[in-house]
Amino acid sequence: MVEQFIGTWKMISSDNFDDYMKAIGVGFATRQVGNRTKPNLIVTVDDDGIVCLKSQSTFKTTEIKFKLNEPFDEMTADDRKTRTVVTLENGKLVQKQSWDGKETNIEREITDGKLVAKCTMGDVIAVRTYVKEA
Ligand code: DKA
Repeated sequence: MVEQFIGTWKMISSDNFDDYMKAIGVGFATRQVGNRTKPNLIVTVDDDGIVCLKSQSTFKTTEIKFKLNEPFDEMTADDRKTRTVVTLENGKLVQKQSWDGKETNIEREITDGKLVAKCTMGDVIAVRTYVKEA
């Protein structure tokens, strides 16, 4: 099921992302850049089942490599050090980040051929939509 996420995805829309970044504690200057940035998300899976999510932009490129269900340390684009676990739930790739007693989820699913990332922090939800690059 992870296979459906494999490819290079280009962000086409981002809704409520500023509020989401505020909710996770991102400062003003980084939010300004984050709001303007349209990253590419590159998803690969190797023969050992290691998934790589690479978010590439002029602002910052970050990459995480993980096996499903196995917690790992993540350094986020806004410099949070999180304990992260990624699971597959009903076809959705769910990335749960925990840090400083807080928790946020980034839930990715394929809808109508698009990759939709729903970022949730408490009652704040941002939705970012990606289309596959040819
Ligand atoms: C996505 O589009 C979700 C990315 C969430 C990033 C949160 C921190 C951004 C700080 C600039 O895949």
